[in-house]
Amino acid sequence: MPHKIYPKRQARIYESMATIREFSLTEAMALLARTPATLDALLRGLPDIWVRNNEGRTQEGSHTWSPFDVVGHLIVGERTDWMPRARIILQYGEARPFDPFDRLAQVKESQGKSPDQLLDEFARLRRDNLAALHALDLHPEDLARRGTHPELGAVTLSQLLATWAVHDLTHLHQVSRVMAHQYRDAVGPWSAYLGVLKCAGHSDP
Ligand code: NI
Repeated sequence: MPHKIYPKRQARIYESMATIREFSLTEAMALLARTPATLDALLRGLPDIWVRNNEGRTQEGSHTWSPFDVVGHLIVGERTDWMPRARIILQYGEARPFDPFDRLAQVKESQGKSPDQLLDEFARLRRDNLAALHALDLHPEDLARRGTHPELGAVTLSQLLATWAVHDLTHLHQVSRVMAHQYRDAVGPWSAYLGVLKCAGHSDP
């Protein structure tokens, strides 16, 4: 029997698990270190349909992202987002806002590259960034330091680093959804039981 959780009951489950987890650099780094291998195991050598296909066009007419695009986007994040922003916080605090992030930079940067090349590049950049993060030897007072996000305003270094980890999970979630979408018709009536085919909860295209 499929297990149905009605929205009301689901809300109650969340209420009863209301332990708020504090940020831990060690825990976040353990997750961040694993994402390249997770994507590598999932995507390397897979037929193009799983790696190159997206979910079609959005209502605005632009293409949604394929897993290939997502890996390209994660690469841009390694280069221009997480560690550069951490360094801005440590160096300038709130005085110098972060540079805005280009969410479409991967379209140009990934052009002509193979999925395997992107997976290698992501793994290398992530390894270097985690080594650099480790070398910063951050203490609790550093993690509490604040910076300025161009849209969100004041944010702390620990929020930035927690977001780095959860951003990985957002895109793993997205990759799973985009891949499932390829077989949305092939599953026939079972689509009724497959939550991933109905998922609209994500923050990136
Ligand atoms: Ni993203």
